[in-house]
Amino acid sequence: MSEADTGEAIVEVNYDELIPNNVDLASDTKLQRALENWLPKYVEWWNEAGPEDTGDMEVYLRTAVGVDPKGWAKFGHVRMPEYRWGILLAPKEEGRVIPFGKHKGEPAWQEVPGEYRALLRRLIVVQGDTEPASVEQQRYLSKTAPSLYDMRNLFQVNVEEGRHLWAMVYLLVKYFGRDGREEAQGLLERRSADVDKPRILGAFNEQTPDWLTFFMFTYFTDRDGKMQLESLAQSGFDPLSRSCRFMLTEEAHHMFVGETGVGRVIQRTCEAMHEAGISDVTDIEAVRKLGVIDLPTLQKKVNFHVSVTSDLFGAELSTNAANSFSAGIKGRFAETRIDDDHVLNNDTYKVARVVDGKVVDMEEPALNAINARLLDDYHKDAAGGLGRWNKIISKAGFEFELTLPYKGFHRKIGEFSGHFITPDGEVVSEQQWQDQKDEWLISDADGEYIGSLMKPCLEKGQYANWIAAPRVGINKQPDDYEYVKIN
Ligand code: BYC
Ligand code: FE
Ligand code: FE
Repeated sequence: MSEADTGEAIVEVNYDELIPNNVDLASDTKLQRALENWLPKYVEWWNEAGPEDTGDMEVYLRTAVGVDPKGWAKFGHVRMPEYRWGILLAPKEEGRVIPFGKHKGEPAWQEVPGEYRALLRRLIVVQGDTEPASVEQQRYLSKTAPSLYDMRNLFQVNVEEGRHLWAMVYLLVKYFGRDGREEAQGLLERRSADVDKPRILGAFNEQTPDWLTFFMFTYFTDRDGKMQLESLAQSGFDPLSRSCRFMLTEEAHHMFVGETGVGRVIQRTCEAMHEAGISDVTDIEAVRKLGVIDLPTLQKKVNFHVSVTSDLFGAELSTNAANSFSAGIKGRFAETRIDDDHVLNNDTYKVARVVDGKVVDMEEPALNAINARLLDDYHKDAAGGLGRWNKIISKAGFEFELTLPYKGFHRKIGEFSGHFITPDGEVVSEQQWQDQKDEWLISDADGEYIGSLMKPCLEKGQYANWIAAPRVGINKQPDDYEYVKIN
């Protein structure tokens, strides 16, 4: 791309410096020193809380070498503690204006607007906190990898979540002075599921004990990442917008890992049922005898991950979200493509609420309903993969459909918390919920069964019995490619 296309030459990523970057770090010695000071602490965190016992493995990873969508990554075997985590911003759009809120149409901010400092810092810290949290959650998975291909994908996701942490730390350290540096330190000190210093948001303190959970997480929870990053990419604070825009290119791969991972599980289950002549997909006992994961159990996993992830959108009606929107700090999904005034002082949005034991849609001020709308957009976005999973099932000749649970199912945050709501959206009594919850969510026995399948399969080109091989290799590598050299 030439200078004329972007308004600014794309600064290639410089890998000679200690911290690869396209933000001309060398020109700001104080910032460079602060980040170089943070780097060893980050590596210490990676070694202590990142993928366990993997320091000697050589992993076929992609590393970002630019931000041009047409070719931004190179592939090669690297030891993860030596991975080059860099700071990359999408190119600056010359003349960009704030697209929404009460400052709509004003030039985008290149510095933090004083009146919104605290608000902005909080959002950056919450975003940053989720990145290392997910790496911590996935710490033990390499012990039970179903293949070298999958192990490599896990590590690819992990190093990129690490880079996302770098993206937020760069903003904190560059733009928020001393408290920014303290927050950067705090991001390395909290730990997923730690009783004293847990990660900030609920879903990031849940366990990721098995690979099915990992695939569901990368499909459903990384998709919250997508929706939140899309909203922050609209921000009037231009450095945040540019950071998030580049993070989104990486995010697509995380959701690919989840979608194809679950898809391969489904495919293998269908193949095994076919070979064994099983036509009743609900005959769980018979299916499990084949050492594959039955479809009703997959539905329960979907229910769980959708509900826990829906909580990440915050309360449906939120003054925090209204304030961030009006301030021009956090917009909506596809903000610039929405046909309204982008200020929303006079608009309403339909929000589902529980009234007298029933779910009803109520018109609420659109500003207060920003989170509700993003949650609705999330459910629409998540439906795509389910359609493709269902195609695998129907093509194999089985009658079964995976569905998204109702957005109010099993919620702990927001409008639906405190109510008992079925996956179909029916409000029931606590007793009914207790009686039926094992039909909707994984029981201990289901969890144990899934756990029993988690045996490592580390021969080149081989896959554990419960998952099909991928259709194509990473970067078009052959079937028996050694994605991870264990050493
Ligand atoms: N757990 O008005 P409310 C990703 C708190 S994922 C615990 O309801 P608000 C990734 C809330 O903090 C994307 N606490 O909600 C994925 C607030 O506390 P304070 C991460 C929660 O503020 C996979 C209070 O309840 N990025 O990138 O409108 C792998 C009332 O808040 C929860 C972001 O989330 C919860 N679930 O919205 C790796 C974007 N929900 O301040 C990475 C940045 C709410 O009163 N964050 N609370 O103490 C935000 O935009 C907002 O903070 C939220 C909450 C959307 C999370
Ligand atoms: Fe991320
Ligand atoms: Fe991600």
